[in-house]
Amino acid sequence: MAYWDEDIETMNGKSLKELQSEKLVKLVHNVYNNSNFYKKRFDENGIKPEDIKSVDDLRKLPYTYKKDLRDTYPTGMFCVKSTDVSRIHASSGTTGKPTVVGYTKNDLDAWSESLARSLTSVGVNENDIIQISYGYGLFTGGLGVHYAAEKLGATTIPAGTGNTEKQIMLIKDLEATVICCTPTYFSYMIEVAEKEGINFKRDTKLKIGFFGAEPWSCELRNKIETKTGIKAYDIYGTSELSGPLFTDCTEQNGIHIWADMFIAEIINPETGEPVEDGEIGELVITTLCKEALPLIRYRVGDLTSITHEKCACGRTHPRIMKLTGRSDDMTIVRGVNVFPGQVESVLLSIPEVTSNFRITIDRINELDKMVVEVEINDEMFTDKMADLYNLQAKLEKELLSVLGISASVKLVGSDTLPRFEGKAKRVIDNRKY
Ligand code: DLL
Repeated sequence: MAYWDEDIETMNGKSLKELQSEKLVKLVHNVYNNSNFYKKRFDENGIKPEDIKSVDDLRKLPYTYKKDLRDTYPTGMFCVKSTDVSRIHASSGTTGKPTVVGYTKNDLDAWSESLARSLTSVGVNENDIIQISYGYGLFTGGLGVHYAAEKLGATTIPAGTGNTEKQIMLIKDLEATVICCTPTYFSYMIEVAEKEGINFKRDTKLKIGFFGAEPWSCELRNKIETKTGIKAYDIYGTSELSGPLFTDCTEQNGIHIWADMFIAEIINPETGEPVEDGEIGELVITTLCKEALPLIRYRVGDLTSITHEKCACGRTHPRIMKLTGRSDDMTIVRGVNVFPGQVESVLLSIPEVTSNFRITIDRINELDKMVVEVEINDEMFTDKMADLYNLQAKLEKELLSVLGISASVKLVGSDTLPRFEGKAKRVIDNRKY
């Protein structure tokens, strides 16, 4: 069963706006009447549900933040009775309590419909065999992709994370055609497969991969595609919005955000003002059909740009471009914004090293010092001091030009740095604030 809703996915801008307006008006009444949190937030900002008559009034509504979810831990922002909650997920977060997300039956259905539409947009269908190598459990990756794949009528292999040799064996022996995991984990799978003499192109039926849950660069996409012969698509979402929800289509030119379900805005994170299409800013999402945990103007914290132009695939819904990182993932070193993704792009342009790296930041005598540990590529290994010195100098020069600040490069042997089966942790910040 193909999951392609032509009427919705190619709806013209005017009709989409009307649909969004209708849903938004219902949403504001719903949250005001069913959540003490939203009632208080609206009252504090002098907003009444009646003030919202269409999406043109969206900007009158106050933002919500991840902090609001934490402050109302565990379920203070839910808008339904606990007996109507069908499932709970939670995001780990690096500090404190997890963010708890609840879903009604309809929420679960809408979540899998959103992702099923997206999977369909790159041609995945009931004939595919999808290996899901995202964690199953409180993390939304495993179950999120799983139910969308089942909705399509595809065959699922719920592999979860870990046991990489077995993962590769399953891809091969069960003839998986699609793989879903973090880009870092797939890079590791490629490494392990190479060591075992397995060539994804030659020895498997894989043709598509969905990689996400963490930022990754276009260079990594190219590398994965060249090495394995598959098409590598982005998959995006956050647990607060449900989990994995959206992917790019066959055009690989932006991730479609289903506008009948979500309103996407991009704002300047500092001023809160909207930015123009094409300009990078923070993604803000209003959920139009979530029941258990509706979010109004939720500051997602991810940095990207948006386009409302019709896609060459025919779909009219807005697209966000590859995410550059999170506003809070960004590290500020000597006053300059540094994203781990920038380092990844540099490393992928230099064949003598792998794309695995670790950034350590220390503050010595009031000065930030950044060290980037980089693995030498096994095939390029040399023990000639002059070559190593030149390589190090080349990397430092490239990093300076891309990051805008200097970083010391420490070359380490291949397989020295940790590998990740889920989201990679690239930055160790030892500075005391
Ligand atoms: O990572 C949901 C997910 C699962 C998405 C599987 C895709 C695939 P959280 O754990 O709440 O949820 O983390 C959400 O991860 O705000 C982004 O910062 C980052 N992220 C997710 N997908 C991408 C992507 C899941 N494609 C946070 N590119 C988000 C860049 C991504 N960053």
